[in-house]
Amino acid sequence: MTDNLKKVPVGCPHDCGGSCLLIAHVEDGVVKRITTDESLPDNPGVAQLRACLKGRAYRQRLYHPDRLKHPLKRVGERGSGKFEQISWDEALDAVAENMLKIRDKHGPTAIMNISHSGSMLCSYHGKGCIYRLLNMFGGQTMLHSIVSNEGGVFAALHTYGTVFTTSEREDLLNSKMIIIWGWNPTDSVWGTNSSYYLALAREKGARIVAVDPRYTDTGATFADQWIPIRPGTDTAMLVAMAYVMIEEGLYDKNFLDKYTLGFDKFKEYVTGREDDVPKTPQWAEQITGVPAQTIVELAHAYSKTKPAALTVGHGPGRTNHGEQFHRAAATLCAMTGNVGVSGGDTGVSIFGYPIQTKVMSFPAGGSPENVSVHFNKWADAIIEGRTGGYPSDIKMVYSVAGNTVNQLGNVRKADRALKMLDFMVAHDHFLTATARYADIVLPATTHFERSDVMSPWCFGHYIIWSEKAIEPYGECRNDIDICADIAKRLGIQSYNDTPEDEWLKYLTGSADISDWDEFQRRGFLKYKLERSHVAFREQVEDFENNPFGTPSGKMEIYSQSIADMGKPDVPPIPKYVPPSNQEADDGGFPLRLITAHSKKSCNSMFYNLPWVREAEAQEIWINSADAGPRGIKNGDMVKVTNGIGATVLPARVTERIVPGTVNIDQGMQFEFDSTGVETKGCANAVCPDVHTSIDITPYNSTRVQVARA
Ligand SMILES: Nc1nc2c(c(=O)[nH]1)N[C@H]1C(S)=C(S)[C@@H](COP(=O)(O)OP(=O)(O)OC[C@H]3O[C@@H](n4cnc5c(=O)[nH]c(N)nc54)[C@H](O)[C@@H]3O)O[C@H]1N2
Ligand SMILES: Nc1nc2c(c(=O)[nH]1)N[C@H]1C(S)=C(S)[C@@H](COP(=O)(O)OP(=O)(O)OC[C@H]3O[C@@H](n4cnc5c(=O)[nH]c(N)nc54)[C@H](O)[C@@H]3O)O[C@H]1N2
Ligand SMILES: [Mo]
Repeated sequence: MTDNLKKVPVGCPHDCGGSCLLIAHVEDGVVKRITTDESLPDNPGVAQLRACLKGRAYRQRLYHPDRLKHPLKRVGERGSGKFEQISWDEALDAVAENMLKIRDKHGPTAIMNISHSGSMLCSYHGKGCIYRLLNMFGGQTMLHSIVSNEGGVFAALHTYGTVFTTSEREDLLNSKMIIIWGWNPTDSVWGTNSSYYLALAREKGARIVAVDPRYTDTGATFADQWIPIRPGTDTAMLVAMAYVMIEEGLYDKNFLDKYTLGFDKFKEYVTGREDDVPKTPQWAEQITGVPAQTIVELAHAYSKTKPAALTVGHGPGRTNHGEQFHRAAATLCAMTGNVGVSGGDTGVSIFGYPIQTKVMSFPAGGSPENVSVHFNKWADAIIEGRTGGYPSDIKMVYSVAGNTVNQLGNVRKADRALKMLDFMVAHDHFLTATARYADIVLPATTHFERSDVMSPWCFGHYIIWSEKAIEPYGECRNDIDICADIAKRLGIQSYNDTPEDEWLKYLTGSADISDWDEFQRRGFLKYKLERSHVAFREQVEDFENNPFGTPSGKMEIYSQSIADMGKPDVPPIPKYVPPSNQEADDGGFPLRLITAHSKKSCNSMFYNLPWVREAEAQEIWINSADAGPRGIKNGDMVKVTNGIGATVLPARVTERIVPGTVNIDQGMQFEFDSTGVETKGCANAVCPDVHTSIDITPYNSTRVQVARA
């Protein structure tokens, strides 16, 4: 160690569910080592912000031999990955020239912005820069819907009237029973300290039950019981639990009367008075594969143990009719009187304490004429254009901090669409599946090479100071500076005349940072709350003065606003909606596919790091009951196919997944062989480019066949 060793606090802004503190040990301008939050917790409300394996392996990402160092220009066929190094001036001139040409000939909406979530927690250096550039340029075709949890958002808004539906993780310590339903935070994080609080809750004696098609690491580590379930059928199980509670009088009538609207209608449906089908546990067993007795026992335990948290992830909602799962889960939370109560939960997890409202993002600006298409239709919109009913004809694609080409459904169609473009630009750290198709690739800095303020993904009342620790790698530049230089070439005035430090002060103006020196020295500010945040506590403690944000002011089990939409597949009370004939017809693809988020990547990032690869291999999980008849043995290479495409990867034959269902972790970057088969285990080689009538991207409702490769 030499005298010039500095320890610099840096955050981690990627879209992995946490927001953690990294401490960069910098010597002679090089990050030599990364540690994490070792401060003594001075505020009991916020535990240490300790980083995961990916954050701690970040040095391998910073100095990876494949990291982009220079601007690149495509020389081979689009998508072939053949590029040559060019200068910044040449690169920026080419981008500006093409943008002007395309706008003049086709209008600004001929440019599609497919940027996504890579730098999502950065308040200043996030993807806002590209929206601002394109808005000031006159407009763009944007992509709408939230691929993560559109079903959850829909359910939250219609049931509770807000997306701030979740309590502080710390509040799990007040639960006597925790049902983790399609939630796997040991892998998918969901707030830096979720697993920590689950561990503490378990030590305190909470009973933990996992309902998941997979025996996840969270289930294996924390749960007393794993209830395997067929994906996409959860609503039937929840409704049958409601049946048990109604038949046995095990629900909180006072709570329902005072705080909710429409339970009577739900009851008619559950008991079968509405449609002559009582939603009994036996009825649900046929649909879910969960034994009726198990459903009865869970209904008893959940309704009799108080308080109890029904804590959900996004996996079950990322299905056809996924909003019904969240609406039904919320209804059970109300039936058991667990909403707004310490130790309870709400059945839909989106945001916790509204820290996000304290820190602003780089403003989009301009007065553009934007249009948009659904995220999962971006490639179709390029191929079909206006004649196919889309709002624009796309000639150019711009991508900053996203890997949309890899992360949305049907990557083979993506390949086809991109080959039709006149021009494409991508800013990234690596030559990703997306960047590979660009005409100009611009190398961006990471958060180690610029300063920023970061707020948590959805849980935790803190913000992070992330300080520039090293000079930009190679010729890398900040996304905002790149956009500013393009703006100048486009004749746009005032894209950005304000220095970084002034922006950061402005964007955090509402964040109550009284002592910037202290904030910057420690690398975080943890807010002191008088008591731990519990979602809807105000509504439940003092309803008269704090109605819910819904039209009726109550929690809406029946939603008139949903009824008014008139969508036959979206009932106004939570219902199990059976698959349509089209969905039910598996077309010879009998296995259900789910595509989980795993510890070895953050979406498509990190799996190229040796330390991260050691943690977990990319394999398809398949039950022995499905593998045996197919002659598949553990470790065999298998081919996964359906009408969308095919991918090849090793099989992990395991009882940790329910029979009839297989899992491919999402996030591997695709590569095709000469026959068009994807060879890296990319889930989106087989997930389709579709969405439901309320815009859910139903990755987890995919059907496949699996055979030995
Ligand atoms: N390490 C890591 N962390 C991440 C991410 C990552 O890629 N890597 N991604 C981040 C992002 S962008 C998001 S949106 C979140 C995603 O967070 P989630 O959507 O909650 O994560 P998933 O793993 O897709 O799903 C959670 C669990 O649901 C189960 N599941 C899938 N389908 C069903 C179903 O129909 N019913 C039931 N009961 N369970 C089901 C899966 O087996 C899984 O164990 O995670 C974030 N955190
Ligand atoms: N089959 C299937 N597919 C899924 C899912 C699923 O469950 N199943 N989950 C979906 C979900 S929930 C999500 S949120 C999406 C995520 O989709 P994306 O946001 O497209 O995925 P990432 O892999 O996070 O891509 C981020 C990219 O940004 C780059 N990046 C990071 N920081 C910066 C920066 O500061 N500047 C620049 N220029 N680049 C940067 C990274 O190198 C990376 O290539 O994936 C979806 N895809
Ligand atoms: Mo996501």
